[in-house]
Amino acid sequence: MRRKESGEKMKCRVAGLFAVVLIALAVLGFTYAYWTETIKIEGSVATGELDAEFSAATCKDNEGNIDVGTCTVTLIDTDNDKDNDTATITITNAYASYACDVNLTIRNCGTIPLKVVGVTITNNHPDYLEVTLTNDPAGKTLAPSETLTFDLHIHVKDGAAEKATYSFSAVVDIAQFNAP
Ligand SMILES: [Ca+2]
Ligand SMILES: [Ca+2]
Ligand SMILES: [Ca+2]
Repeated sequence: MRRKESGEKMKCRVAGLFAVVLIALAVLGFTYAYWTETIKIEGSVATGELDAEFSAATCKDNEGNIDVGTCTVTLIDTDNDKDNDTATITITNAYASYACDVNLTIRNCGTIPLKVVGVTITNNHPDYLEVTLTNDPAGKTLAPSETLTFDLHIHVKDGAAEKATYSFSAVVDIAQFNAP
């Protein structure tokens, strides 16, 4: 009987311990054992290209029956990106009052619309040479692949000397379509 009693006491104690351990686990469970999950956002932005070229150029002089002076225009890809960024105009055998018109075509070869800010002419010999713009493209916009044309009128003034070389240059400033 005594043995049996002590055995019962042991059972009670063990059961008590289990209860304490269970309560402790339950408390721990409430404090940190929850599940978590994360979902993500990833972004990527690919930009386009602003680019322009001279896609065509022609020269025309009007000398009547006698064709004396010559005007040629060649297009060059100076930076090897497969578009012509420079137009070189060469006039030979010109004379006082010689005039020619160079028709230039600008093409948007980029992927975003462009705006022609303006054409700036630098005339190194304004006393002997006159270089003016016809159909000034300033302010015009071009969608990708669109073109526009304008003319440079070149006139040799009466005071020009024989066997002389006169030079000029011009730059076309281009910006993205939404530039102020
Ligand atoms: Ca280019
Ligand atoms: Ca000619
Ligand atoms: Ca080029």
